[in-house]
Amino acid sequence: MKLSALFVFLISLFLSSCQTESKKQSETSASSPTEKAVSETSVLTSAKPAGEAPEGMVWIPGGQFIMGSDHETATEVEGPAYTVEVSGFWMDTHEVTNAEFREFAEATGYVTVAERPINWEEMKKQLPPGTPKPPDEVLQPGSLIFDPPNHAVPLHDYSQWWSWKIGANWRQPKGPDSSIKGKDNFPVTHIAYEDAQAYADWAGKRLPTEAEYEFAAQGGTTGQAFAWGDELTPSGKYLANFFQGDFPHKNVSIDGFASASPFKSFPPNKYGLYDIIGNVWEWSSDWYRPDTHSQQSKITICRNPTGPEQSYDPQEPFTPKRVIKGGSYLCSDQYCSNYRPSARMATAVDSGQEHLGFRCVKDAG
Ligand SMILES: [Ca+2]
Repeated sequence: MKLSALFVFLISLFLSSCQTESKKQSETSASSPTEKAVSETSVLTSAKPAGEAPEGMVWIPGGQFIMGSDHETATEVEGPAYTVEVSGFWMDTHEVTNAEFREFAEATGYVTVAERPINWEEMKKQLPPGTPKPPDEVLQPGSLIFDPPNHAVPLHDYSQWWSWKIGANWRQPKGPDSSIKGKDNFPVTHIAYEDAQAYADWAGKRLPTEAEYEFAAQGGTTGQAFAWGDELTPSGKYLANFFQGDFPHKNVSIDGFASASPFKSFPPNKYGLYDIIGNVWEWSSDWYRPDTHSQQSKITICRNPTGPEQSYDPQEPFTPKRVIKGGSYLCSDQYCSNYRPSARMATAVDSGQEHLGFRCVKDAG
């Protein structure tokens, strides 16, 4: 396939994932994407369903919001900012905890990706052709742990603070000598995408789209630098679990936590969501592409977008990646400042990490 044809094919795949209003688009094609979107009104399915809320969930009313960011702190993949609509949905008030995930694992016998033997034939499909097979002693079940040096290191090289730890998984987050004893209310971690999806299926829920997550994280406000306003720590108050100090070697933990915190350690946002910013990163169901926002912003009204049809990360083109949201206890203003609703990161679908978990959503009907 010629490159140009391939490009058109990829774009058509992309656009099919976002409901368009082609007539309105052609009528207003002279305007900028944001102007076009704002000029339209639409009916949203945002009425709160009657009856009790599902246990542990709150109603997120849906509506029109500005997705993405052109703010000076935003990375290139967060822009441009444009108008998106999402329908209302239920969302877990907190990240799925160790106790909740244990209940699922015990009920189903589920084994997470980090606990399974490594299949080299599958793994090598995600690597550049010709990548040599590592020794068998390295190809053992495990996951990525935060293992910082005791001195300053260049911040462009994350291998300085992330290590592959054989035996690390949700039951033993730092490896074989660790456990989650006494940590029932902490977020479950080392969860690959299919693990999160399996849990969601079992619970009768699903994972949020990137748009749903970002809408929920804004808490009904928009255009602010942070979810709670324009100051990171208003009146010196820490409103989320992130990193203070010199990243990665010196964590001074002014917010009270050097790593993950139990749920409800920080105030909820206006929707009643805890740790929707900070603590651990959370999976969204969208495939990752760096140009998602520039593509979706071309649509008159981008309603309930579900992201591109395929993943593409130019840094690692062979690795399927989904978008993770919310930032973690490792986000630092010196390094990534990903404790903002528009922040987005690409993560390999089979990659569990010590600072990555999830929460679920559920449709109204
Ligand atoms: Ca979180």
